[in-house]
Amino acid sequence: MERTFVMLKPDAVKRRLVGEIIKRIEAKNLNIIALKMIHIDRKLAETHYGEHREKPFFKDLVDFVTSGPAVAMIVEGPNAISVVRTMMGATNPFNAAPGTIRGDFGLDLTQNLIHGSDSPQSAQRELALFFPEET
Ligand SMILES: Nc1nc2c(ncn2[C@@H]2O[C@H](COP(=O)(O)OP(=O)(O)O)[C@@H](O)[C@H]2O)c(=O)[nH]1
Ligand SMILES: [Mg+2]
Repeated sequence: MERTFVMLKPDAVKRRLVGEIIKRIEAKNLNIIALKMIHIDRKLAETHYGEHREKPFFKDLVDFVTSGPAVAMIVEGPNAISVVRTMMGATNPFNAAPGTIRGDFGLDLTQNLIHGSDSPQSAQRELALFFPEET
């Protein structure tokens, strides 16, 4: 069993795709261990995306993820980290395969609907950041 951090970004909430995305996570037979709607502040966004601090898109990314409510989740299952990454599809929705969340619903590189941890180290760090009470 493995746990990963999943965030449905503000575009998913605005576009009323939360139910559709949760439906896919449940249909895959992953367990949702915890779930909350949060309005991420700049400090949390900048910490979460710290690895991208020097990238040209960093400010746009922080502006976007703090622009409205998001949904944060702990998702658990066998190989949950890579299973969720596969379900998300490629970072750039232009390249994301049909059948993936970004491939089916995304058309913008910044506003690409969903975040999922990319490694056990990232999962541990991100879960502690968003769910300190659970870790
Ligand atoms: N505008 C812009 N946004 C980007 C770019 N690369 C990544 N992003 C955004 O930054 C987030 C984090 O990037 P990354 O960790 O590389 O991708 P992810 O792990 O697939 O979400 C992505 O999900 C996008 O929202 C880029 O080249 N341009
Ligand atoms: Mg990433």
